[in-house]
Amino acid sequence: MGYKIAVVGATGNVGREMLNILAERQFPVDEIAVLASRRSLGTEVSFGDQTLTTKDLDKFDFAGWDMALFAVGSEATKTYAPKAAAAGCVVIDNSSLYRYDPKIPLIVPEVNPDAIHEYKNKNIIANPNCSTAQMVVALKPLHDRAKIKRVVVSTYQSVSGSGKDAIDELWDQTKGMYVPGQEVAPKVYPKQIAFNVIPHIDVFLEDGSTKEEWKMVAETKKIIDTSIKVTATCVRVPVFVGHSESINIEFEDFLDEDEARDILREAPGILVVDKREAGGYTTPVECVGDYATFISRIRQDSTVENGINLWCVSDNLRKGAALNAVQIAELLGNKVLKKG
Ligand code: 11C
Repeated sequence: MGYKIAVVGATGNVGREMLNILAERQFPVDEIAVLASRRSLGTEVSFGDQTLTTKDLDKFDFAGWDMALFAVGSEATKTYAPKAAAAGCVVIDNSSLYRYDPKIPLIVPEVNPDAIHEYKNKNIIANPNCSTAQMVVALKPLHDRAKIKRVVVSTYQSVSGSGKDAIDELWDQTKGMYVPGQEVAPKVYPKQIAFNVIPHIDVFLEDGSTKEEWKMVAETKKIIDTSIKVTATCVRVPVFVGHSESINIEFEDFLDEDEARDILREAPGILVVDKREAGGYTTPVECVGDYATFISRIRQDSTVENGINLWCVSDNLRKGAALNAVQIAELLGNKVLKKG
């Protein structure tokens, strides 16, 4: 006996990846509903070797459904997630709407799986921001060994984090650069993204940081330890899929780079690729379609007493969104609902 699963926002980048990953990992599905807004109604999506047609989210009755994986924006989530939760269907939400609610667990299964039991508070579980998810997978095993005091992170985030229109903008702008008269003006982004980098993701806050940077701080504290100080600079780069991060970590205790490498090699969800030679590291194009968080360039930071630097890359649509949501569904199934 398996689960009745609904995927909400099934036609988007993340919704489609959720369906791919549910099929790839042979999640025990008895019945699956693919739901979309009226605008995308009737669109066909793939689930393994099946082709499914989207149904109207507005008319869907969540009663009797075990879990709903939400991959829509905060506005639609605000309307439909409470309806699903009230009907007894556990919501696993990829938007930022519920992440900072103290009653709602924010889960990365490799990091804080025990928080799963808090789902009962509101029948809702939150999925973190993509740039946080891959970073906390790397930080947690190191924190367990040497206690992290402070993290300085700079991100290099791909355009797929901003959705399909941003992918099109990078593609069209890049092509347009070579054809006189066909230059494409920035629309999704405030400046040209082709052959450029933009130090701005999400809205600006009063202190000069951006919401994306604030999310990395707040979510790391909620998922791992409120005592960890994080300062972030988030940058959009002309890469289609795969977020990269340069992470500098300061610890309470000394941690040797070789021990850090060994710890990371053993840690769940991580693949260490760290040869000190040309190409002995992972870049975003190599992580696309993979489940792992790739760690490279692990080295001592000798400018502080107990410091380590590393490079962290992951598929933002997978570990940063769809995979993490499916892993939460697996955790809920294995630890709580126990049907599969
Ligand atoms: C980006 N991290 O790359 C964002 C996308 O809070 O779930 C995901 C935003 C979020 O633009």
